Amino acid sequence: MSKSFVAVSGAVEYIRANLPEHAVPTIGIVCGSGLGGLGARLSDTTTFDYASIPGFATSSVVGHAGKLVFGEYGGKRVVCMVGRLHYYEGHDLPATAFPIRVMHQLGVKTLLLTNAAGGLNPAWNAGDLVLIYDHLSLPSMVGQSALRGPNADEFGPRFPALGEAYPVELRRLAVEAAKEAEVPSEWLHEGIYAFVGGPSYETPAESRAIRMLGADAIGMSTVPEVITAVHCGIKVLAVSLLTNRVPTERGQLVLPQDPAQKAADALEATGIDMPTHEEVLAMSAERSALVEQWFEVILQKL
Ligand code: NOS
Repeated sequence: MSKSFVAVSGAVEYIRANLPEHAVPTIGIVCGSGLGGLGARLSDTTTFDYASIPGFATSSVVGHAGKLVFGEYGGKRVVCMVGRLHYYEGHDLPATAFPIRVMHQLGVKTLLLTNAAGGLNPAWNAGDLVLIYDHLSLPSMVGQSALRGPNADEFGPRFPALGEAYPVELRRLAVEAAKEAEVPSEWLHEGIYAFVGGPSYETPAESRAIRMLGADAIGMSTVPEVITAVHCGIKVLAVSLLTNRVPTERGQLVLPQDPAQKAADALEATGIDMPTHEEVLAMSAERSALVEQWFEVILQKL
């Protein structure tokens, strides 16, 4: 038996012993920064602090409570991570995705994830919602993966394929649900999410480079959970709320003889609109009711 399987089993045993039989979930939800309000929508709840569950790491970010909430939502039995674990908090990547394996062992077949992300696609606005159809995992490309280490064969294969990590049928269902939930169609997009380690926001040069690689949104979460879920056969639907636009140009000193002087002067006059976590949480608060409404319809349709 793999070490990871033993650790996950410990957490699952503890939860099962403290959870009514009828509350065992088939759907998991992970709430993004400031989007924890989803957890409060559940009825008939049983709540566990992360700290009380054997093997669970704890969440330290403002806007992330650190509770695992079981209950009913949209007519389904769900488990909701209110408070996600991020790599930048100091957890290693497998630890950030440990709860996903716990969900799997409890019987979860579908995982819905939300996140707050910066918008890189120049045609989109802060406040828009993005169905993730593919990702760019910069850490994975240099060997930093939630699956690094001896493979836990109980969960899945050594070399999982990610070509269909975000199944089209779930995205189609989400688009249908968005219509019913009256999400304005001009706010909804499909895009590629780039995962970076954080915690510093990207420099304009980094953002520009990542945009050139094809990303539409950028954030510091979600992908480790997605990779872990796909590895153990869970179907994934992931949504980014664009909480801020990401600047891809920086104030550059331009010499008087340079023809770019005018553009640089203009940039200097307006300043660079750099992201802040306060701005991220404010936009999440503005959109959280809409996201909750949308997810309720998604759950009804699953
Ligand atoms: N987040 C972002 N991460 C990277 N770049 C961004 O522009 C951005 N906007 C939101 C920080 O505010 C938290 O929100 C996400 C990150 O994942 C981080 O958890």
